[in-house]
Amino acid sequence: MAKTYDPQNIFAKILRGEIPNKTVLETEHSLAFHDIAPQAPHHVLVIPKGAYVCYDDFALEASEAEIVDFTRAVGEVCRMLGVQPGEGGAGFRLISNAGDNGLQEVPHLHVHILAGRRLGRMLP
Ligand code: IU
Repeated sequence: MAKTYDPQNIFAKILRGEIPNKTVLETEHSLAFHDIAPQAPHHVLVIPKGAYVCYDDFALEASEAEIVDFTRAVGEVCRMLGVQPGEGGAGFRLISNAGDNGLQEVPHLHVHILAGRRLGRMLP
């Protein structure tokens, strides 16, 4: 079972407007914004507006509308960045860290979109 959601996490504060962010896209159920410490020329985080810690509770508890909105928001940001493979872009990587072993720092579900350079191999 996922950890209990902490409403004081930094992304919850961003969603409440208590902390500024550089928004890339806002939809009914999702927000995309630039990572403050970019690891690639393009580094955008996409988060659901709902209170989910990681993919575990999101997949179990989110409505279909939230899941569709979130998935489409990730794809739309990739198109906005011009990094979709095969249409002039050179591709991207999605990462979603979860829990202690996944080295998740912020306990609100987020997908990292990394693009704009050839990324190193992450898996053996
Ligand atoms: P992680 O997957 O939980 O490790 O990633 C958290 C990310 O959130 C990390 O890349 C940070 O640079 C980023 N971030 C941010 O964009 N804004 C913030 O105020 C904080 C972290 I704190």
